[in-house]
Amino acid sequence: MQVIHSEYKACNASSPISTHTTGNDSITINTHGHHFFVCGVPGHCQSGQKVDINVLRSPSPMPSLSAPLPPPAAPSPSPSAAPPSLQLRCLLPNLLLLYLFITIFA
Ligand SMILES: [Cu+2]
Repeated sequence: MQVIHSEYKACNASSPISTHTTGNDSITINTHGHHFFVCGVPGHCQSGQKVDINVLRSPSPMPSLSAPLPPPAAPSPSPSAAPPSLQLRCLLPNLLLLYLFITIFA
């Protein structure tokens, strides 16, 4: 879920800006600045399932071209009979967001 900064710091998910619960949510960010997301499952945010995405106003004026990014290592979930655990469903979007975060700053 998306929260404001103070609630991101406090891991307070009681009044989120938006909530995403499928485990496969896609979030489009159209504004620059910080966007804070935390996991709403009790204890998960405290365990580090939180991400701060800072969208820069414009590309940094680096004169040299950086190497192309490798394709994201996205192992698809194995089609096992066991239903996905809450933690896994929660972790996946966070990893995606972390990748987004890394991509923005790479
Ligand atoms: Cu979680």
